[in-house]
Amino acid sequence: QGKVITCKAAVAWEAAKPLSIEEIQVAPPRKGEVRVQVLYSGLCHTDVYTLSGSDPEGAFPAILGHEGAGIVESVGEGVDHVKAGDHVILLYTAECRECKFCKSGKTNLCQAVRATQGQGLMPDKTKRFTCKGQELFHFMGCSTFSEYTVVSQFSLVAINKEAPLDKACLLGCGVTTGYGAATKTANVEEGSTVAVFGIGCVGLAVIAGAVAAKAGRIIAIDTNDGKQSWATKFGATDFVNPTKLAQGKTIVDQLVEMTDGGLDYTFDCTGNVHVMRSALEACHKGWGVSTIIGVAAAGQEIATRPFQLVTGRRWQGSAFGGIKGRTELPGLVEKYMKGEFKVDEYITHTTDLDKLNDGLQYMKSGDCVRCVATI
Ligand code: NAD
Ligand code: DAO
Ligand code: ZN
Ligand code: ZN
Repeated sequence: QGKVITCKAAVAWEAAKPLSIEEIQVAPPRKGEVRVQVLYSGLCHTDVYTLSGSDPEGAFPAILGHEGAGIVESVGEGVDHVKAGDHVILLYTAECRECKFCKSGKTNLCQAVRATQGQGLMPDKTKRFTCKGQELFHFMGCSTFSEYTVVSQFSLVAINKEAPLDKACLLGCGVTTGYGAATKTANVEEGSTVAVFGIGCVGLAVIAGAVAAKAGRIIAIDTNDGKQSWATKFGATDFVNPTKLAQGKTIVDQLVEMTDGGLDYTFDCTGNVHVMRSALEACHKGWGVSTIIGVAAAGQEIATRPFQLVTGRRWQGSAFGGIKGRTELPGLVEKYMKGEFKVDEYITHTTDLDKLNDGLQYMKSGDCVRCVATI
């Protein structure tokens, strides 16, 4: 404790260049901070998006990665809810329990570290990573592509030590996001009809959430036919490829026809604003609710006729599935341990820290749901 650690990390020196494996220095945690030995990290599209240079918040050089799990190495002054040796999942959506947002009971979007997190800094506006004498930015309050990282005490949660961290890391983003969006944000009801646009990790987790909520019909929609067997395995009852409809028929026409007027709940898990419009317009008049989960590229805007909303369809969004990480993730881990909640099933590829660039390549292929790296 209290010493600088020298270790290996994947450094993003600049946008649109491969990650570079380097020896870095990680400073000890300051007041209210925790240093974590990262053991595993999932690769998520947000890492790819930021590395591409399209993310307006992206700051370089940085250590990316936000879907991670590991073991607490040491804690700074005043940290009392985790201790060295605890097994933890890192949280890009922090939970302080004291800010206006945390106390509202209406949202999981804690703002305690939000501003500095967006700038790639620790809450005291400084950095803990150095490489070749140069300071590196943090990323999403996590920076999991490093053997050691330092995070705010509000940006991690201790979980059951029996849980395999090479799987549990996925609860740090994709799986929790989709599952929570269905079970918490939309609160899908028993017997209801659900349509999920985009069958990646997030869309599959929405399907899993809809199954847990006992939805009556779950229609999966993807432009890639290879996703049909995935959707079925997770419990979807139907699959539609929107590029293969009868001539002149839109995906909205198709879904409205299949469901006698439209869906009770729809979800966008593509990040495509045109898909978001279809998801809203495929909702049933009077009560259908569409939840946007996909993150659109910077500057994109959504559109629909306001009459769609006047006539009772509702549009909402969900971040990290509406889940409060410190309060709710340990419970999801327990469900996973009891076999009531899928996690292993999303992993199609594995890699390690030295070969993170290979992992980023796998993600560009249509058959990668999640790649987990050993850090
Ligand atoms: P993914 O790329 O693995 O999956 C997206 C799927 O959408 C693919 O199967 C693709 O074939 C399909 N698709 C693309 N265009 C389509 C179209 N026009 N119609 C139907 N299907 C189409 O991505 P993922 O990891 O599952 O993430 C999905 C989205 O969720 C991304 O935009 C990601 O940034 C976002 N996300 C949001 C949150 C949040 O908290 N809101 C968290 C994590 C990820
Ligand atoms: O502004 O309070 C805030 C938090 C915004 C975070 C929203 C998360 C949206 C999904 C991020 C991409 C997935 C990792
Ligand atoms: Zn993510
Ligand atoms: Zn808070």
